Amino acid sequence: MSASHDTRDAPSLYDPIRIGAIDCANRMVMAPLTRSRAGEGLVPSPMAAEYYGQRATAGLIVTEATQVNVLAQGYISTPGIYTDAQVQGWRRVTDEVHRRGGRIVVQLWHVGRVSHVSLLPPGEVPVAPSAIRAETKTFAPEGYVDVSMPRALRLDEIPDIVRDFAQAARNAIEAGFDGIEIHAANGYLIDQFLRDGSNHREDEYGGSIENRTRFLHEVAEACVAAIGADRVGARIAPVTPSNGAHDSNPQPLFERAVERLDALGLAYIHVIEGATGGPREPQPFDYAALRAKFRGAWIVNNGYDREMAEAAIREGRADAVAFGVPFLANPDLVRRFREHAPLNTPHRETFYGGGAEGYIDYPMLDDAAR
Ligand code: 8OZ
Repeated sequence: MSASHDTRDAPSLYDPIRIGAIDCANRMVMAPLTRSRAGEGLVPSPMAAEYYGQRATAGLIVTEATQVNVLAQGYISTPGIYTDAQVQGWRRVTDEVHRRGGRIVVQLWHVGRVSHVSLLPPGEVPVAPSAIRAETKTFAPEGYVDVSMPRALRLDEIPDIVRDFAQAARNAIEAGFDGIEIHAANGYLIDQFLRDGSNHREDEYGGSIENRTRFLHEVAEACVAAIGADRVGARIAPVTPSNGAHDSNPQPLFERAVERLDALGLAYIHVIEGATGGPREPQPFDYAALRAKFRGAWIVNNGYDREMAEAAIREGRADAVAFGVPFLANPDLVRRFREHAPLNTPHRETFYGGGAEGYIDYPMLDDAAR
């Protein structure tokens, strides 16, 4: 029996929701957005506190992807959370968001093969499940370049990376975050392990679906042990072709991945439907079957506008909806949606790198009236 057309008791996008241990004022999530503006030592800049603080009326903010160690970096000027200075830098951000009544989790990533030698310490090359170069480019100090040839991780190196994720999760709590989001999407290290296009390993991390979901499972398990399942979420993108991601049969792969995360009691899954930032249906995928494997909060993303998001919540297809570019260009997106107000135009030239322009100068509704 479906009650999807009876809206009397249906939830609204603007209703509060508890995601794991996190009390969110509404169901609009700010999606993670790489901005490449970290300072010396890959410390979030003081401006980052203002940027995220301006967006504190989101029910939940997910930060830009943040490195768990030095080899985890794949783009210029993306922040880390593995040094004391980085933790102190993030503390400014979480204090400002909390002061303005918001909630914020940090997205933890390791880019794996999506990197370039110029971004890594001298003598290091990108690491990956297998030595297969990704067909993708990255922003390095010398410009927009093909990613470097990676080397395959040795079996004995994998536990160190799992530990780095768990330490980053502890650092996140020390920095004042409400939780963490494990970046398992978009062709980065965890996704490279998941998919058979990038994972040709013959040990217990490759081959079968059970083996290819092992690294994600171990990372999540370690983060749960570090900070509690009710403060851990994960982001996946089952059919995105981003960064050369490919799998021969994503439906059973991602169903098993989600089932294993459910067994750990994760607070939420954040799913990018379709091609990240692109068409929502590059290939058929049954997201409802995926959600049926998970008991926590279900956050959907990719090209949702106000009406689509309101319908998804009302009809119970999701617990929350994440918005990327709309939050980038509209710090007060929640108010604008509620009031059916017009949106600011996003400026693509200032998405990555630079300073205040296109970062902390998008007007709020009241500014526009002045
Ligand atoms: C755009 C540019 C650089 C990185 C992702 C973290 O795709 C990213 C990213 C997006 O998840």
